[in-house]
Amino acid sequence: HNGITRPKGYRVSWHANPAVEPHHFGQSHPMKPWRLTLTKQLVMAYGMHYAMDLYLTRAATFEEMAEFHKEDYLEFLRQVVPADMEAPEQSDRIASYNIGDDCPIFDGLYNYCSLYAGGTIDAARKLVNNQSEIAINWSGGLHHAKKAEASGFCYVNDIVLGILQLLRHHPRVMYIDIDVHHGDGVEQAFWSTDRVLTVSFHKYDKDNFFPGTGALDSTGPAHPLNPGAHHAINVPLNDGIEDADYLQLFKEVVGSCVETYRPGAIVLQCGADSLGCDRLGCFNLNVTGHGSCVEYVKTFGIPLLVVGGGGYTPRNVSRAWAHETSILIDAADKIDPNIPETVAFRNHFGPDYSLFPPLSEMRRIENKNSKAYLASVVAAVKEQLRYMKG
Ligand code: TV7
Ligand code: CA
Ligand code: ZN
Repeated sequence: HNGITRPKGYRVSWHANPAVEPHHFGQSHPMKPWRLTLTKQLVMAYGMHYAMDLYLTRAATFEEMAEFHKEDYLEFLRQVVPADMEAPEQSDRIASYNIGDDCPIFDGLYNYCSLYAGGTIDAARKLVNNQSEIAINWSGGLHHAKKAEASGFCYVNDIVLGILQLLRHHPRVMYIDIDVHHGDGVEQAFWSTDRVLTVSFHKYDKDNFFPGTGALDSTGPAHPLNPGAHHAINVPLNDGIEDADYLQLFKEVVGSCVETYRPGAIVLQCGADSLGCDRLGCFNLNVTGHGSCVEYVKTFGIPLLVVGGGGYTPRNVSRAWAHETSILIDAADKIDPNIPETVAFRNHFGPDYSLFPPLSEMRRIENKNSKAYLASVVAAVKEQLRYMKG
């Protein structure tokens, strides 16, 4: 292996279960759990696994998932099978839980959900027990799931479950979401508490981009009796944002939030659909730009739970998450940008075989975010933080 050695003075734990990877959402569905296989192959080819504690995660129990989800919804997920999609007597329930093209019923659905949720819960517990300073679950990050409803490829909200674990020990937890979609499920779950500050960066177009929520002025119900008022921060963006602007915006927003809110733990959702060339996304971020956000969050030295999320061009998802793993173990400078000859599925990374292909050159989307617009967003967030100080 290439010389990545321990210890670093802080522990990084990796939480995964290969049984998540073979699940199929269906033929043309953009969500491909197989991207986790590709990520793991890169991480191992670079020897990064030598620098982390590796945990085979267990499935979350029904009771653990019921800390957020309604039991009748979990019971439905546990017993439903693909053939029920054609059963007329099931059609009302299926519709009420928002099962459909985005969130289909596939073989092993409950197993899939409980495994990725178990990973995030285990990761959170390692942080809480001081057995890890940075805990990673790339199979988690499914931020759209609601209490009794699937949404946007998400069925069980592992992030909410992880934050609930962290709240047992930390008075305040901050959630940061760099997926191109709005982190609506997490925001809504903690809508009426001041113990969680949610911050989502996303493409916002009310009528034409999923899920249509996350406007700048959507900051939590502004009622005098709601402690959660002002504790949702939304950074709505337009198409085509580039590395330098995104990173500057990210640092200004996240830096001010950490300074004001002083969280005891941070959860970072690293959805990779904010990369350029993503099948569903519309930003122009490179692997390095996306990774710089992770690097910045790491500088606070606050216990950190890192999860995956979206990402629909698997070769780039795996590049980003492998690079971000190297950042989290402090080994980014030891990584050869040329993808090792030994990596499995190496053909997926051609013709460049680079960890850092210039994504924004390949399919650049016109940048519709003016400097003035970005400055106005930063100003609005800083104004919102003044309310929070009380
Ligand atoms: C976290 N966009 C999840 C992001 C969830 C996005 C959507 C699709 C899509 C679904 C498919 C499919 C697709 C090419 C893309 C309004 C609709 C339009 C379903 C076809 N191809 C995350 C969810 C978003 C399903 N949904 O944040 C099967 O795109 O826009 C919508 C809703 C109604 C339903 N139809 C799409 O990244 C993990 N879905 C092909 C086959
Ligand atoms: Ca987001
Ligand atoms: Zn997304």
